[in-house]
Amino acid sequence: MSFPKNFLWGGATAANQCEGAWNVDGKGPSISDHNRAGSRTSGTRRTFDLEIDDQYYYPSHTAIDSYHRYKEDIALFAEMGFKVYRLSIAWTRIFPNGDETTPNEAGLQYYDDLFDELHKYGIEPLVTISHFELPFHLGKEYDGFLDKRTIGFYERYATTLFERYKDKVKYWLTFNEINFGTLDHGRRINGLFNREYTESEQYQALHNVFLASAKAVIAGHKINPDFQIGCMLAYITMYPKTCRPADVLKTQQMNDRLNYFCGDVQVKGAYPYYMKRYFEQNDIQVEITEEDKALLKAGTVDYYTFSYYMSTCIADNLEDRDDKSGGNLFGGVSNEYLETSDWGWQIDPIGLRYTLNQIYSRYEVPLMVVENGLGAFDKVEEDGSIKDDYRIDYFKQHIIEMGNAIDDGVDLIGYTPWGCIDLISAGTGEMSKRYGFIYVDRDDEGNGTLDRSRKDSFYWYKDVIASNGEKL
Ligand code: P53
Repeated sequence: MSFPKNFLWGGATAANQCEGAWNVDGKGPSISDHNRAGSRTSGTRRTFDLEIDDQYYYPSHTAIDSYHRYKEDIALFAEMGFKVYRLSIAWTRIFPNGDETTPNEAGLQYYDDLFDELHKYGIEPLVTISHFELPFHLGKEYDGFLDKRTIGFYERYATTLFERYKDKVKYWLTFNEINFGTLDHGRRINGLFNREYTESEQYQALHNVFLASAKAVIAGHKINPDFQIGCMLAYITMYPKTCRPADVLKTQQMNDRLNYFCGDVQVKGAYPYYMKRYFEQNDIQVEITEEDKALLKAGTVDYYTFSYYMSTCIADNLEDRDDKSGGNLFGGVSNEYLETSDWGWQIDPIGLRYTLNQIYSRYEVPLMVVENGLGAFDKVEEDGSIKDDYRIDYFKQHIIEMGNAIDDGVDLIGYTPWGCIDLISAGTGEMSKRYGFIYVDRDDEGNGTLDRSRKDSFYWYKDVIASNGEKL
């Protein structure tokens, strides 16, 4: 009974992690195309190369080739009963270098065809305008969003999409996981990779991303007032490690800065008071003009979306602890009550209910969980089946807690599990970190037939959707 009749069940991907065809039909290189693969098993991290070197394997260049196989993939999504499919548009298919004045028609046509294919099955597209796919050229020549001109390039790109797809796409997200920009290692997504950058510069670039987002929201609503344009954050739910007041206070401060800050700017339209304090204490200078403030106020989003994979614990002496939890973005510590995934991410379904309530009580706008899932090793049995009961169990627990949150009164409108078809991991570049309901025959070095097959979770999720979340 929990899920509303029109609840948007579906799945999510991003262009750089599934399309491949990195230089086909006029596409230019994005920042993701410069990322080599890492490996959890051998402990190697992804490296970012300023020059693409043919002797190395770059996973995004071929990925799972959905550029050529999207019809087959969408047919499988339709078979599961998807109501919505979250995808990103590769910025560099539309503006290969980012600073052109006219778009690449072949790129625009590709997504026209893709949206038509989705509508054929009654699947609503949900488009992330920028998902780690900044044109490499904008980083190299402009230092990305540190340069105000990039705001204009983004606005032109977003406006091009809005005009072209105004009758085909209703749901938009301006930037994926925008709060990565608050983290030192998140700076690359905003195009800062030519040198070391000060904290002031990193926050200035993020500020310019906020402005770009606000401009897009305003432009989009002019083009089609029915557009729903949202924000998207990586939500890392935080608990105090103990009830020591110092741990609780530290948790509040980190939660404010890493989870709340970007949402406060994008939903409420102004910098929150605690960031002024943080900037002062850390000698961070960000130029925020009166005009900027008016723009942020005018360009607030219509709904709030986030990724939710895990929670972590915070202690006031975080820096010198040796019980760090895996997979986190900023060094939280482990929670002895939670199990972890094969990649060390702490699995916490109740945390999702807690988080949905936390966000909703703050903003009271519609929410969507646009990423959630279990990255795991899968084994193909001799008969070709894939028995991913661990994944089914993960989803079941999370869906139960989403239902509870809806019963609590949270306005949750949709759910798009991450990597509904196996794809390249953003964090490691691996293929073996699989999230999908659909298996793709491909390994970490890029070998395999790329054939698609249904995992046990595929049939399970199909029943979940058909029963609107009743049959788990
Ligand atoms: P992968 C880290 C922590 C939380 C979300 O991540 C993250 C990351 C980046 O690794 O990113 C989102 O592939 C992101 C997706 C990404 C997904 O989480 O490292 O929006 O692009 O694939 C899962 O397992």
